[in-house]
Amino acid sequence: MTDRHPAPDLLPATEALPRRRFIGSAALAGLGLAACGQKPETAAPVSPAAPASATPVAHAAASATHLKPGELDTYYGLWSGGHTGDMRVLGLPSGREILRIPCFVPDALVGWGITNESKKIMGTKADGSLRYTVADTHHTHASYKDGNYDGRYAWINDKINSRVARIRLDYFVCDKITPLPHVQGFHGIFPDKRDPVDEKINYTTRVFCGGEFATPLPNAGSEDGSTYRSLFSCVDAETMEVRWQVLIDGNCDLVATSYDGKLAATNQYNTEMGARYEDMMSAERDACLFFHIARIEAAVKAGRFKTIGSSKVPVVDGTRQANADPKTALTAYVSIPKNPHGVNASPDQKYFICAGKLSPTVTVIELAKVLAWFDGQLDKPDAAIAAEVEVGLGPLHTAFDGRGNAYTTLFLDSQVVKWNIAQAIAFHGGDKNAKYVVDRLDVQFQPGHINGSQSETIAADGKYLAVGCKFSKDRFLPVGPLHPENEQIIDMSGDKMVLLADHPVRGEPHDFIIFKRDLVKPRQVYALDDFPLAVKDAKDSSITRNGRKVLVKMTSQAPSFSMREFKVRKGDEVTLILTNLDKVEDLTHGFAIPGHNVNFIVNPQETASVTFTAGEPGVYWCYCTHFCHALHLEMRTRMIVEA
Ligand code: K7E
Repeated sequence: MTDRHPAPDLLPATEALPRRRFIGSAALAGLGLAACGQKPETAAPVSPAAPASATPVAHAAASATHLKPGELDTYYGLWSGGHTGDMRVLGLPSGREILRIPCFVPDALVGWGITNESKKIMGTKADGSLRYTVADTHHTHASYKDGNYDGRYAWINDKINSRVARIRLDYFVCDKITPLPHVQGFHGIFPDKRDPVDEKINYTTRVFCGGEFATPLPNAGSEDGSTYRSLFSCVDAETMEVRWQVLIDGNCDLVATSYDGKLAATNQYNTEMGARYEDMMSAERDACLFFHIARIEAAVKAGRFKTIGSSKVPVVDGTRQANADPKTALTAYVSIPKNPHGVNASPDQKYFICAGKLSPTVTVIELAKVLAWFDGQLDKPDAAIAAEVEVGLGPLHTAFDGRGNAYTTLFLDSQVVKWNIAQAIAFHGGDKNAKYVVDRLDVQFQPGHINGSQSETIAADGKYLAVGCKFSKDRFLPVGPLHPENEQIIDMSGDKMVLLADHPVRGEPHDFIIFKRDLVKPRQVYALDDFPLAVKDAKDSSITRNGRKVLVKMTSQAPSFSMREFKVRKGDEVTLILTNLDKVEDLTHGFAIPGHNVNFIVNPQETASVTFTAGEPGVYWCYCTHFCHALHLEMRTRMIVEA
């Protein structure tokens, strides 16, 4: 890409600073258009024959991501699916998608949203139908122990309906969903890494959730935006109940936690509390808002909280006014230029990095100094800023290599910039010879999230970077107006970043994590006894009637269901429980009923149930939808509906 503006470190400082210091609204609109439209010729259908960047170097590098048949990836990646509402599991370095884990929205493959068990997790209305069938997942993070992932859980947000879902990482399934009271636009999420007080608790017990859209509290619908407020929420990692919330000034965007368990933080892009975008970007500085976890929990324990509306969740006061005295403050507002996006904890445990988004800067905040402010040793929270340096246009998210370098996406420049944290601090401290920008790599195009292998753990290993490019333009065969996104894999192990691969992904992933495969211990066959409704033997199959309610208990074992047929009457409320007695790994069965909107799967030793109303009299061939056996087509049973 030669048509890009020179990067700031390539410009004389005097020239670079005034022009690029901050991006005003007009400039931003212009830059956004220029950046998104920088290859206008790609609007026309393109020949797939010769991708422009397929240089010999790229060919050699790309083989690093190519696994031979039968070879396994060395890393797992957990990806948010965006507004497909799911979590995705990728293998790296290949970038192959292995699984989609349904959580917030129905999924036709597994029958998520069809079975009674999944509907109970998703939440239903009084009539038994699903409360929501849309969601928007952005951020996914996993549970920690001793600063590294422990393979127990992952969590993911639903921004639309403010719900947090938990994924069990033994079976890779969603087991709980919790709605956050009085929150709209739940965006950032991060588990704590240890307890701030109890030394023995060296693992995740809390999950912090940022509320982005301020509303009236309670939400009775006032038009005066200046009265709206946002909440920061703490969810119990085990019970998934909301433990407490903090009322704040401004909004919460994304969330980070410190390795010592003492601090959580959210970046704030709308400290103005504007309701229109011009107002949201009027201030030159916004904030990174820190939460003192131990003090907040002491305040809750001491009864210094209120509740909002019908919610019983304790809400403490984290506003600026109520927290001016550092010795008692629950919160600290560190100022960050301008509409920052992204807050990430460095693996050396010392810093949080906030990117400027509308400012070409990244800000390095020293956590020891934030704690020093809370102890009354610093005159203002901004004294915790260790560096604020220019890196390029539209900085968003930051990853780490464990060797002191940070990698920040530049949305407008369509680049990843590699910069050295210690050098940035030196430069900020007055050493104008400190060269903190180490490398830049063009990416295709407009990168949002970035993460490195093990990046947000103390075991950051600096091998692979993945970059979520929001626009793929001409990188894949044209398929009409809807383009895939481009997840690119980068080798970060050397001094220079090397682009290894493009991957088309179904929209619209945001955040993801990448970790070593031996950190999880997946189980591939369920335990029969884990299901209270299990039909443990084919001989236990039965059909029982209680008025208009009919209960059918059945088992599956290739190539047959335990009942050859079952009879119900039109209008009956039928509950069918199906246990898969097959114990063989990978031997999943499906169960579909024509005309009744029923199809779901049961994995080996799994039990699932559905409830439906028997339709018009007739014969309905229920059949196995999930290929299982040479006699798969013969694996059927008849539902006979009588008048
Ligand atoms: Cu930048 Cu939701 Cu993390 Cu999208 S957010 S990219």
